[in-house]
Parts: sequence; C-alpha cells; structure tokens
Amino acid sequence: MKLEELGYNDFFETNRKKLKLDDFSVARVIAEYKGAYKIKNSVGEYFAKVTGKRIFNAVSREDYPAVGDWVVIKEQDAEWAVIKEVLPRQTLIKRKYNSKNGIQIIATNIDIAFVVESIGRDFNLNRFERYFAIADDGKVQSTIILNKIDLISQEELDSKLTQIKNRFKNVDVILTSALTDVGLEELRSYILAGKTYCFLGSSGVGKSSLINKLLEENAIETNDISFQTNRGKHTTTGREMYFLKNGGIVIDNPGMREVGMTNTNEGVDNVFDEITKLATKCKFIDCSHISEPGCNVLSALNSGGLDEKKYSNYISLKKEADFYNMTEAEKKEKDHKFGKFIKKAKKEIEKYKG
Ligand SMILES: Nc1nc2c(ncn2[C@@H]2O[C@H](COP(=O)(O)OP(=O)(O)OP(=O)(O)O)[C@@H](O)[C@H]2O)c(=O)[nH]1
Ligand SMILES: [Mg+2]
Ligand SMILES: [Zn+2]
Repeated sequence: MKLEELGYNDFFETNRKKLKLDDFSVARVIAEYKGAYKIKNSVGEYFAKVTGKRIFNAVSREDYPAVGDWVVIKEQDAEWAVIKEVLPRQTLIKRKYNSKNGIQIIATNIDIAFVVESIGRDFNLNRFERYFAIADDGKVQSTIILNKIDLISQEELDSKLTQIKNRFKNVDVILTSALTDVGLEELRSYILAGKTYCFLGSSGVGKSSLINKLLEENAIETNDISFQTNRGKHTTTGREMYFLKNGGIVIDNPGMREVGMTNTNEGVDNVFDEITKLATKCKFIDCSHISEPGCNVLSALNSGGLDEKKYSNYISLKKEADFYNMTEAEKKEKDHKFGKFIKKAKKEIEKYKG
C-alpha cells in the first residue's frame, strides 16, 4: 500500500521535513498492544517499540504513540522496528477514564468519529454529547450511527430520530442494522478513500459487527463467539485499524464505560454553541450559569428557549472539564488541607475521649 492510501498527506510530510527527519522511513501505527505497536508502511507491517530515549523524555501519555499516529522508524529486521519520533498530530481523541485523571489517547489523525449507539437501553442523548465534546476538542467531526434498528418498529425509530434531530442540529445520522444490512450501503458510501474513521461507543452496540460488514469478511470477533468462550462482556479488547476495499480506513475500539472530560472546555463550548452564544449576554463575564443574577442562559432556560436536558448536560460536562483543569498542585493542596483537617479531627476525638 502507498503511504497516501494509509492516510499520509502534506501535513505530515511538511512536518517530517521541518523536523529534519527525512532520512528515516515513516509508518502508521495500526494497532497497539501492551508495550508494543503494529505499524505499516509501503514496505509492509512491523512490530515496533519506542526507543529508550523517547520513554525517558516522555512527560505524559500524550508523548507516546497511539493508533493512527505517523511515526518515524528505524527498521531492525524484517519483523521489528524502533519508533524514533511521533510526527505532530492533525487531530486527536482522548478521554479521562478513571477518577485519578488517568488520560487515554483513543486514536489520532482521525477525520470522522462514528459515535455508535444501539436501539434499546443504550440509547442516550447525553452520551452522544459526551463523545461529540471529546471529538470536537481534538478537531474531529462526529457522525452518529444508530445501530440495531431491526429491533424496533418504524414508529419507534421515527421518534428516536426526532429526538436526535431536535437535540443536534448539525450532525449527520446514519441508521444501520448489521443484522439485516439496512443502511450498510449508505455507511459504505459515506466513507471516503484515504480518510480515517474511528468507531466509538459502549460495549455491545455493534461496532465490530459493522466493521466486519464493511470489510465483507468476519475479520473481527464479535460478541456471539466470546459469549461461548466465556470471556466477559468486552469483546474487542484492543484498538486496531482496518483497510476497506474502497480505500477507507477504519479503527475499531473496545467499548468504553467512562468517557470523562479532560481539559475539554473548548470542545464542550463548541458542542453547546447555542449556550455559548447565549452566554455572551450574561451580566458577569465569568458567569457559571447556575445561579448568577443577569444570567442570559438561565433566562433562556426559564422562558423555555433552551432545552432543559441539554442545559443540565452542559453544566455537568463543564464541571468535569473544570475539575480536571484544577492543576495537580491545587489537588495536592486540597489533599494536604484535608489531611490536616483529619489530623485535627482525630486530636479532638482523643481530647473528648480523654
Ligand atoms: N439485532 C442486532 N444485533 C446486532 C447488530 N449489530 C450487532 N449485533 C449483535 O450485538 C452483539 C455485539 O456486537 P459487537 O459487534 O461485538 O459489539 P461491539 O460494539 O464491537 O462490542 P465491544 O467490542 O465489546 O465494544 C453481537 O451479538 C452482534 O451479533 C444489529 O444491527 N442488530
Ligand atoms: Mg467490538
Ligand atoms: Zn450565565
């Protein structure tokens, strides 16, 4: 495969030259395992590790390669290569996945995020907005895939679609069934050659099933099989890139339970642009739109001009992003004060006992 067919473009080439890395080969990270990567270029595929120097200089998770990255490599033999550098990223999707501000890069250099939900208990408008925020924050556009539409009647489907359209004005929606193939052609023609699409969503919504259909082969294991082998709920456990016959590039991801905001403020503001616009007319420039007088967001909410559910989801996502943004130092300070408080409380108890 040519590099362009793997998604390479002028942006990466310009940066490679600027960084004076044109003596090395480049390759794209197509899969990530514990401690190793699979990379691919016009010569073929290699397993790869990052150099010791790179690990030593890494300050955060974002310094490590992720699926989708273009990396500069040195081939060791026919099977192995060493990753020397990660080329600057065009786009990036990351999330917070635990309460300790653990960050995970989901994928990089993505053109479109397919946010997949299925009919049934999984259907949740707030969750869509969560994904939109992390995608937008990394400059990635989102498209909704509503899967398993074979499970409901046309009336129920219409009602779901109306809810989506009312809440999200500018998002494309593709309705699919990986069981009956409805919508598969539409999805296929939505995917363009040389562009990269990332499938996101909870476990079991049918991400891998849809990709298998697009690939026209059962390349990825889906839930049925793992159920027989008793391997727990998450069927897909790694991130991996696949190449479609029409030239499209897709990435399958494990289902995600937590899609937490990091420093996602800009993404949240863009996704809730209706609220961001209202907020320009609030009395206070640092209005939090919760209780301040002269808040234009609250007045739109009270007059019915702003969807209540949209508002409350906006407030929670904002809070999450703000919380993340408190520096580690501030958190330490808080921990320190709390420690002191506990110490004092213990003393008081001792005194009382005494
Ligand atoms: N009825 C119906 N079932 C589907 C459809 N798509 C997928 N399924 C089933 O849903 C189950 C889960 O599908 P997967 O493709 O493994 O889901 P996934 O999103 O990849 O899940 P994880 O890998 O755990 O994140 C499987 O039993 C599929 O056969 C659909 O459109 N309709
Ligand atoms: Mg899967
Ligand atoms: Zn306000």
